[in-house]
Amino acid sequence: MRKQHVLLVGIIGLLLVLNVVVLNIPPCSAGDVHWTDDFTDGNYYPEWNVTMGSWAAGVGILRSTDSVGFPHQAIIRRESTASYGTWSFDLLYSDTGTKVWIGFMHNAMCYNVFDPGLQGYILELNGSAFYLLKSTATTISVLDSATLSPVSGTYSVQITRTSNGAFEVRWDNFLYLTANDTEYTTSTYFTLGSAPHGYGIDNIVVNGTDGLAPPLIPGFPATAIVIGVLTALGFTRLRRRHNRTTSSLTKS
Ligand SMILES: [Ca+2]
Repeated sequence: MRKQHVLLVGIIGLLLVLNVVVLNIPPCSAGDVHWTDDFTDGNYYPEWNVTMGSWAAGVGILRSTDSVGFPHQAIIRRESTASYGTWSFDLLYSDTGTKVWIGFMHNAMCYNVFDPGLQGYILELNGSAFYLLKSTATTISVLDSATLSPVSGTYSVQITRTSNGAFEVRWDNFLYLTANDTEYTTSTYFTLGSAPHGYGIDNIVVNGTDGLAPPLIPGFPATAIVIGVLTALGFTRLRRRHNRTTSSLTKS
């Protein structure tokens, strides 16, 4: 077999191997976000950072340890770039609390959860009032609201947001809030804000995407690499042939 044929067979083999490797990469791409926290280690750090107040996770639940109530606030945050997908968690509710906010996707740090500025979306429970809110740099608006009748206990909360901005919020698997908003497509933080005391959060699972452009189609990078190599080899051969022709013409 001629050298060129061996080289060609080798390149085709490389193409097949690279494409198989790329196609076998799990579906999680660079834009996928998945994080969980069940606080079983008794710590909220290093992932969480306290913005205001005092917090503890020593009993396997994240909650403020501040003893004073409203208008004092306790705020804790962690990085979370999911802007579409599912945010689920258990909320420990006590009627001694006044307000809890979960800024599940937002872009600005927050020092007063009762003022606008988070630049994103917030779930609020204020007594029996249940809200899905949007906070811009200057205003807070209600996207949807409902009335709950919670008693002290633990409730499962699930928020979903599709890629076209459709929100659904479930409290103990019952759909209470729906809305559609497309203004914010990225997120930096997940923040829990509480006017202590009386609330805790646990078993957080965030599973979504961060709003970045979708990844290249599977197999494309390998194909592009091999096409590039083949093109370079083709140019090299053409140049050699041209040089040989030029050389023979010069000699004659
Ligand atoms: Ca726990």
